[in-house]
Amino acid sequence: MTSLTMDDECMRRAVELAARAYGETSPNPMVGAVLTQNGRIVGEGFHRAAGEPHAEPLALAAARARAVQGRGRLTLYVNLEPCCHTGRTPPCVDAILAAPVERVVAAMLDPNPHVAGRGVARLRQQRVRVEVGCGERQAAELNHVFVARQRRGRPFVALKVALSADGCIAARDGARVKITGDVARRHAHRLRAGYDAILVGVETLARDRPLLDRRLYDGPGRAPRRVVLDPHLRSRAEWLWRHGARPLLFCAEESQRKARALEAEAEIVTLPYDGTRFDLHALARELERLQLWSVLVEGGARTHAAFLDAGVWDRMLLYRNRSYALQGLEWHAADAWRRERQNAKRVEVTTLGGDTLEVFAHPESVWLPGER
Ligand code: AOF
Ligand code: ZN
Repeated sequence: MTSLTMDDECMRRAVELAARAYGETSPNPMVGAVLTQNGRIVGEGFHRAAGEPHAEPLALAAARARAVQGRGRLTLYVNLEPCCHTGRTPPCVDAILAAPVERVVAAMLDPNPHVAGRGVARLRQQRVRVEVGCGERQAAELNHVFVARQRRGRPFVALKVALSADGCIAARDGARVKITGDVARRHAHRLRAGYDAILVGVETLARDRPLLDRRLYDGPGRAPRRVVLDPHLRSRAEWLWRHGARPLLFCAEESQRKARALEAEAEIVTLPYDGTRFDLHALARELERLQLWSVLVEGGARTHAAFLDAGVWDRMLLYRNRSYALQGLEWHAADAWRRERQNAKRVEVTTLGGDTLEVFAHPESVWLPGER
């Protein structure tokens, strides 16, 4: 096995380990580490949750538990630059230097401003060989939520919509229709498990009464908190979900007097509202305060358009059925999307049964491979 192939394989393994904690590390990234000695894997680890140990010390501890001696050329593979700061846990760089590891292969730098290249610099100062960039694309994709959040300094916002082949989202009378097939629906449920919150506008709540859960996916991750944008507090208690975390409703200041009727069912928070739209930057700050670091916006069209017009979005996910012409209500956010799409970067096209998923990223949210 050439050393290049070994590096690629070990990095792939690190990414695979990292992804085991899908949906569970927020606000932290998913990180996996693989330790090798003379070309053999001697330790592995991954970060399980914020507050828990980081991947690198776990891989080192796994090797120690197997009585691996530090002298024989240790290489550490990790899908994110090792940290050099003290957060909830001590710096990984110190554990790496203590081992001592001779060579570190990191897929990408850590966009967290407390690290941002300093972890790599400290290792190099201590004469550790460090290479950055192996598996970078996969690593950046795995942690795209973390990357965007660090970049834009606010919770991650993804917009999701399901469209028929002729660009409609509902029947002509507004009634909900099944547009995408089972494969796409299961995919969307796994997607939800990766988010801290799911958000809809009150019109969608009133009309569709969506469950907004992840019942079709039983892997790791969370049951996201359900959030409703409801300026005039029109929601009725019986529309709100009884199981799972308490729903969160955002309303305008003027509507707060109606809050009492719903207080048993929901947490109610006010937001600046100009008579037409909420201030979505203020919304992002509130979500951050409530430790909801990522939100999936599932509609309706007016809600999508508001996020697009404000530029408060990081990813757009378009699920589109390839054959079903619904001849119903068009997606009113299409114009806003056409404008934003001009600078967006298409990062994925996937076939899901009879549907296609296209994913676009906001230009300010993406990690550019090769960034140093
Ligand atoms: C690593 N390895 O496994 C992870 C890293 O509060 P803390 O101590 O958990 O630090 C969180 C920050 O550390 C997080 O924002 C990110 O920059 C980095 N995550 N770094 O070396 C890991 N999870
Ligand atoms: Zn660390």
